[in-house]
Amino acid sequence: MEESSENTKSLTERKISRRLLLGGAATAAVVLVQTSVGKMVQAAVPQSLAPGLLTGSSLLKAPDVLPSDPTKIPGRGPSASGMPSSFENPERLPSLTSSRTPLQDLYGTITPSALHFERHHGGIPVIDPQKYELVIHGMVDRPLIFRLKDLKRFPSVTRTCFIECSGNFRSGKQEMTPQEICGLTSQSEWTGVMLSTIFREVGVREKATWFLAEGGDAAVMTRSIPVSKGWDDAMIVYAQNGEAIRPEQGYPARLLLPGWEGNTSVKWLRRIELSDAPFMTREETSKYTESVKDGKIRQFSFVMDARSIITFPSFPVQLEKGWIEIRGIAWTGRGKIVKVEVSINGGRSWEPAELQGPVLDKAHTAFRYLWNWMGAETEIMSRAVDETGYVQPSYQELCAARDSKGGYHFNPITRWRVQKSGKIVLAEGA
Ligand SMILES: Nc1nc2c(c(=O)[nH]1)N[C@H]1C(S)=C(S)[C@@H](COP(=O)(O)O)O[C@H]1N2
Ligand SMILES: [Mo]
Repeated sequence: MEESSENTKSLTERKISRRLLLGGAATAAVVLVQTSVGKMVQAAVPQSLAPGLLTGSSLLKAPDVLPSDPTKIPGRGPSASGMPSSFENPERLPSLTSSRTPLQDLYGTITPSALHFERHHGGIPVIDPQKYELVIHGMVDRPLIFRLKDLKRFPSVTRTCFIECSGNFRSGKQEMTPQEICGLTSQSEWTGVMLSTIFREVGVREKATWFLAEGGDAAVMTRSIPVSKGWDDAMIVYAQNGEAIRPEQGYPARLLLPGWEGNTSVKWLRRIELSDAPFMTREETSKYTESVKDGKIRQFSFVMDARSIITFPSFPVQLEKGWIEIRGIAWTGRGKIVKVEVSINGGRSWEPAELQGPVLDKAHTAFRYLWNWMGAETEIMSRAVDETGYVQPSYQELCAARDSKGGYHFNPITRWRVQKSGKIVLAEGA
């Protein structure tokens, strides 16, 4: 900091010193300053006035100072923890109880941890990882308490899969982004311990058919889960995309039930109780049930049905004529996506899209389709097919099957209307 007085000198008035080039990244911000005669010149400013150039954890989200020639001034130095370019600004647009992944702003299939959707029933608890405990009891031979470090000692597993809230559907207006329509789905690479490993450790009894998972948040959220899912592919995860799981996602550890409705992946997991019957908690009686035909209600509909959405082009993109790479994601809780079909003529004909491999189990799968848009008004849409043969339904088909226009597990085809002007909006009744 001893150089701060020097920093106020105009860089254009002197040569950049060797000292500044070698060690000087911490010294100054360079900005364009208007002189009294209206000429723009470069000037260095004290670091304290240039938050974009601060280093370390105090780095603030501030626009980078744009030099006229980045090769003529030293850039800022390394920092303790990085952040996206200040020219990029994807946001989760939080409400009081949830936030949504900006699907239209992302590439590939991994959701940056900072943009993973959030759904909290009682806010994000602050849990001391040193004091964290997971109790497992009920129909087991050895009731046990696991600390975080105990969980980390077991053989670890890493897998990539999505988490999707079963309430992931919105429609009703033309100007909606993919984020607004279905931004309650995100994908991470998760690391933790298989629940089956822990089941063996506590000796889950053969008669146990259900278990209760309980969260340590203010909602003390609870769900009943069939034990078979625990033996199959359930995990207790403590890491996400290579770092400790984020507080929003359940720090220090959460249950992860690949392919199942997000609500069952209990965050801030603090208790598991083995039983021979479901517990009929609030989340599986008054919530997370959906109506089907003939006035019946479906309960314990765990698996997420196949779905897809075109994320480019979509609202608010302004389309230009010529070759367009239609892009999107498809996913299913039943295994792998085997096919995504795209229609560029309002559903009259369908063509297979190209899938980006490797196609993972219960995972977002990227698809693309080349389209030469000549400027005519049309509708574009995608439909996903999974390895069980399930085909993503249209909105009309789904409404008829459910006898309702929404609700949980609502996964219709999203139709985008492309107007002559190149404006793209959500189509009527989609
Ligand atoms: N303890 C606890 N677990 C929870 C919730 C909660 O509010 N408390 N929300 C559930 C719901 S409804 C969903 S969709 C997912 C969301 O996970 P995410 O916030 O990591 O995206 O967490 C589930 N697990
Ligand atoms: Mo949810």
